Amino acid sequence: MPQRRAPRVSYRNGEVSLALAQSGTLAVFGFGAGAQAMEDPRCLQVGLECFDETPPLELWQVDAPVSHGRDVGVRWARGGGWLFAAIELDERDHGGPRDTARQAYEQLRRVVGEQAERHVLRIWNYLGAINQGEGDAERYKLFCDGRAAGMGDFFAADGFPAATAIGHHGARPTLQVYLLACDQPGARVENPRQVSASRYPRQYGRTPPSFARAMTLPAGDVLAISGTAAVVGHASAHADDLHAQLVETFSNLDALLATAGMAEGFDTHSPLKAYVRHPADAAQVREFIARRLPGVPVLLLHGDICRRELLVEIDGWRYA
Ligand code: 3EB
Repeated sequence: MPQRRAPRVSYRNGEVSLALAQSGTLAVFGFGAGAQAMEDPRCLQVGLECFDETPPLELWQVDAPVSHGRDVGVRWARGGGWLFAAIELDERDHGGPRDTARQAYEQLRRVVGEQAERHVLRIWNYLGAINQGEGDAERYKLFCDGRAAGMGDFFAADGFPAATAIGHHGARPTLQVYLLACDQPGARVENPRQVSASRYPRQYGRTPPSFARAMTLPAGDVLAISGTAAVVGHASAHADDLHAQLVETFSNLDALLATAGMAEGFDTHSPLKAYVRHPADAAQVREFIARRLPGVPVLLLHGDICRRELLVEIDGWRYA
């Protein structure tokens, strides 16, 4: 099989309709309640508010013709060996975070499992009030239970994809899940500074989180980086200390790049996202990243990290 050329991911200002009209557009994301709604299945409104005055669009583009459609609740687009798929469920129709996550993953698995592009490499999950509830009943932990149930043994052969799970502040209790899959498997990367999430001890919930720390795309030269926070071993470090958490998060990102065999640092083709719990922290996060990674495109979003003591999380891409 030919080596796949990785989708290009970028942030752009402009009209959704123009982005959709460009050839090779696999997906277009808008951010926040003001994002433009479109019928096109490649267009997704992410329910996280952006701290930019004019939120950009995120574009995924491939070097091939793209076809798209819907299969019950799943929207999809495919081209050049790549597949985008997304689902949004309202918890009020599915009975809480556990059953909603189970349903979302069952439906995605049903649709993606039938495609040539069935190797799921990267998944994003956005759910409301992620830290509400105590102990095993915290909504993130219920989400983890339902995600694992809905995944079933679909990932048994390949292992878990890279992922992000973040809390939104939207008015409706929606769960949004979207993914990138390919017709070839990727290579999982774990972080030597961190316990693999699937081996987290019992204190973090009944079901350990089902994700890998990063995924090298079958294109070989691109790393998809999971949500990365100030977790060392399995413990959260520097509770409630924003600056120390940022330093630790970058140590984790550096370790991931090294483990993936990539050169240090990021570049202007490596778009990142920073999820910030408290809007008042956004300026400090922006300044820290700008100083550390000048010229790297970063989107700052208002989102809650799945552990209450964590204030910031970063995910994104590294193009070699
Ligand atoms: C952590 O390191 C922080 O449940 O899919 C990061 C990335 C985190 C993905 C997920 C959770 C997830 O455990 C939390």
